[in-house]
Amino acid sequence: MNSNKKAMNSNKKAIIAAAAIMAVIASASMILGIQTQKSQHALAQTSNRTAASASGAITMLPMTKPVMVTPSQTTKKEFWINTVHFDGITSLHAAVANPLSAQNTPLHPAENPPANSTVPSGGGFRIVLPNKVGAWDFRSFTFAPDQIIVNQGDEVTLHFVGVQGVHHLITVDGVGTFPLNRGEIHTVSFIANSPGTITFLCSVHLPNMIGQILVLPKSA
Ligand SMILES: [Cu+2]
Repeated sequence: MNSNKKAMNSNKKAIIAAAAIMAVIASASMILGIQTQKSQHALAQTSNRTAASASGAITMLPMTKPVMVTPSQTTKKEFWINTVHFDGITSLHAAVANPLSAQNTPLHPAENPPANSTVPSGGGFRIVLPNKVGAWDFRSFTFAPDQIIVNQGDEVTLHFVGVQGVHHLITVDGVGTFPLNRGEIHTVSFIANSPGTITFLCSVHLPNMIGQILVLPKSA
């Protein structure tokens, strides 16, 4: 009997323990279930918002159609012309790998300045010979853009933007001359009455800081 009682007691304990485990599993799955439902609900809300914003807040613009302009048509044309210099900075010494640098730049070979090099006079080109660490530079000034096409009769507006180069002295043929310093914008407007070319240049940085406006003739 004693052994039976012990067995019954141990069975009861096992049943109680199993019930307790089942309760824990059930409550856990309920919690998980609720959480899943919440997640799904949140997702549904999110997708609803996306749908709402897609249908309301975000407006789809109609496709723009290209407008064909023929030389017989005149329009207003506006251009932003930046002062630019390109720099070919290099070194007498080959680049060395820097294990501390996050930038994995390929090794650059050593470069010597061209022997007996002369650059055209006028300030538009500049060569700076190697400094004490071997760096040297070849610089070229230009306008960006330097080629512009308009139609005869167009009302043309040019905004000259002083981006690079400390000082420029710019002439637009038939329009005028004006200084332009870095950080300044100077605007000129004119009507391109005659077909042909209109030159614009910077007298500080010739011969390369020069551009042309090609005026196409008005067709009959
Ligand atoms: Cu210039």
